[in-house]
Amino acid sequence: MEQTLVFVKPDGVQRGLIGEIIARLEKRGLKLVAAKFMQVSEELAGQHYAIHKNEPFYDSLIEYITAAPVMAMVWEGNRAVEAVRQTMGDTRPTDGKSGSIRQDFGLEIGRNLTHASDKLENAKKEIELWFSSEEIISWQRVLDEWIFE
Ligand code: DAT
Ligand code: MG
Repeated sequence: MEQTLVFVKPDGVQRGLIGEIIARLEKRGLKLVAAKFMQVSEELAGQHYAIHKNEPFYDSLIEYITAAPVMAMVWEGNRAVEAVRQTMGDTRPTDGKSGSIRQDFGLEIGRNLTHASDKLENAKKEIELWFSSEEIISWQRVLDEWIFE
């Protein structure tokens, strides 16, 4: 089963949307296997967003992501990477349809509330960067057979 990295960004934390975002993922049927509320260091921010190093928005992205704590999580499910990206919505909150977290709660690309891994290969790398293996809990959810086929 796939695992994917999610974090509620500092704006989501400041705006009191942690519960709402977790609730949407839970209700969708995804399974929480790790979570920690944390302050992101400059170092972690730089490693996580290394791919954007040469973008004009890089400095403001690092400033944004380190400006207040984040709620970091790992979610599990069949096709979890795709499913979570879909629940989060397009990168720019005014693109795409409403109904997703970013489209329902956000307006600006630089205040888009959440991160979610974009593909399985990156999900694996990001989970390793953010969590130790002991922090990831393998557990049996009683409803699994009614959610996972
Ligand atoms: P996503 O977060 O949907 O995976 P991404 O990986 O392309 O998007 O970019 C990472 C973050 O960088 C994104 O959530 C917000 C910021 N960002 C991306 N493109 C941007 C742009 N053109 N202007 C400002 N910020 C941008
Ligand atoms: Mg991305």
